[in-house]
Amino acid sequence: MSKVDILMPRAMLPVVMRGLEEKFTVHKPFEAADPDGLMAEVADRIRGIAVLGTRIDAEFLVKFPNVEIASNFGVGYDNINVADCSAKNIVVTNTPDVLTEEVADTALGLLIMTARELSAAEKWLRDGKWESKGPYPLTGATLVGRTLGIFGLGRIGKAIAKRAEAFGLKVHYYGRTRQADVAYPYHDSLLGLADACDTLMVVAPGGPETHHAVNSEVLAALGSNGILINIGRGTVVDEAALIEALEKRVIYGAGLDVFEDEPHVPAGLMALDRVTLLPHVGSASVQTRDAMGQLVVDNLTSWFETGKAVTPVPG
Ligand code: NAP
Ligand code: 8YV
Repeated sequence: MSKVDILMPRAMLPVVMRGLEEKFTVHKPFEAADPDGLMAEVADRIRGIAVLGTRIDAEFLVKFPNVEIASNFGVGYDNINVADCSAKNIVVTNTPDVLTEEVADTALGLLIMTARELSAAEKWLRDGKWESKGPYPLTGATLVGRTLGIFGLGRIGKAIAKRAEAFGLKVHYYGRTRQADVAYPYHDSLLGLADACDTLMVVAPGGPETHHAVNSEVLAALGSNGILINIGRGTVVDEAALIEALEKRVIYGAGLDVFEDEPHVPAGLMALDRVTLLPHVGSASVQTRDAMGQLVVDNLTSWFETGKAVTPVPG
């Protein structure tokens, strides 16, 4: 029997390449001399797509009339228009759970780095300033006594909350719905959450519903001792408003793993002190990325072997 044809628009990890090539015929336009020509040639045969960051919407899908499943590398799937997929009966899958603990660890690391300026302090040492100038200046912020507001108390948000509690922080949260399995104070608006906290952890998904939810009003509510951490999606924060709030000391500092227009990071952010900038490394260990890659393979395999995906997103 001939193998099912899968499209891989962008190069993915070896675990995905190998796993898919064992079972499927995988088409890789990024290796072809004429990528558009290859895609046009195989378009009618493609039944599944292994997705890494590619925008999947009606405009993309019109070229591939027989697609049944889009298997996304990443728990966040704001690159995929799920309504467009559902309209064509295409199942969308993501990679939840396998990255939760890794991303929560990164989030706490980023918070501590930001409050205690650990990145700048290490640079001070490496630049020889400890010897030439003396100790690194005392940090104006501390983690001790902070109240952490979590925007998006889902899988990762809850793992962050557990860690924050262990560090002695008070935890509050905001999301569209109150979570039945936690006792943290719930706020029914983001502004209400920011008002009640001095530290805001964004771990909500991207997309039109959350676009620029963290705006100048929310930042002002966080206050002059406020620290913003974004481990969710860059689009959730109005980056221009954030730069202005940092420049004018409306808030104290920020730690960002995600940005509005990755991999571009605005010069205005780069120029600021009290800001920690990471290149979207929340889940970026070999172990966790391999587990995510395996789930991309498992979703496609399960769909074509059993007619059921392992981790479909709500349609
Ligand atoms: P999850 O379990 O689905 O949690 C998402 C949370 O956000 C839920 O609590 C949800 O609660 C809330 N939410 C969703 N839409 C919302 C809206 N429109 N307004 C307010 N709250 C909303 O997902 P997860 O596994 O924790 O992942 C969360 C996000 O983290 C991903 O979508 C991704 O963007 C990001 N992420 C980043 C990295 C990184 O490397 N930096 C790695 C992994 C994930 P309600 O439904 O009650 O609103
Ligand atoms: C990935 C992420 O790095 O899972 C997510 O939503 O943001 C990260 O784990 C990313 O999706 C892959 O590029």
